[in-house]
Amino acid sequence: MPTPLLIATSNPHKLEEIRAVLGPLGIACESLESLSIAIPEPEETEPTFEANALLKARWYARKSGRTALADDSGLAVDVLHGAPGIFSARYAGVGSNREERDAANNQKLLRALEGIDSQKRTARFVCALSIAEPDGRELACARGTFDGIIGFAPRGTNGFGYDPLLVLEDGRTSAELAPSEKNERSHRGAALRALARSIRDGLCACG
Ligand code: ITT
Repeated sequence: MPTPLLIATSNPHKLEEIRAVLGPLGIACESLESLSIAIPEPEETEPTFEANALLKARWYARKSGRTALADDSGLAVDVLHGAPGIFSARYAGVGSNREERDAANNQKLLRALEGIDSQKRTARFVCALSIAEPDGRELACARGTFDGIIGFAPRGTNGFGYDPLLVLEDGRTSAELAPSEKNERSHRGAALRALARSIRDGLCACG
């Protein structure tokens, strides 16, 4: 990929994680903030992570005239039939900034799981990635997942979103992993490495 890839996210934590994986793989990344224009966020109207990732990649590629990578991700809880899923960012629907929204989402999820024991609290993060051109063509896509169970209280200060609630096999939460370890094990890290492979091999297995 000759010119820097536009990382089409308003979430600074995603941007940091994406840069940390793609940079060492030789893919230079540029943020929305570095553009000379401010692009409004699109409405995420699609029913799946994949389709919303493509919607966002196309939107930002068209508005910027640049090749854009978008990430649509969230937490799927089995006993809640996959909720909050594609609505993860706006699950509780309150909070005036990202930190407040994340805290409210975590509290709502804990309340939804009250009285449910740990065997039934299985869940996973899902990440869908899509790269699109300004003409709407999708160049590459990838998906990754990260399994755990939902804990009974938030733990850990790294990461963002639901990281303090996803308890991994080794007993730590995703928010207790160092950023590099999260990327080695996470949904986003896996999807980014798969995406980089398909860019390298010139493959587009999307759609
Ligand atoms: P953009 O659409 O601008 O990329 P966003 O944060 O609104 O930013 P999404 O619509 O994809 O992105 O929502 C993702 C939400 O899912 C995010 O806000 C978290 O609540 C949750 N999430 C996704 N990946 C996560 C991760 O690695 N750790 C914790 N929570 C995560």
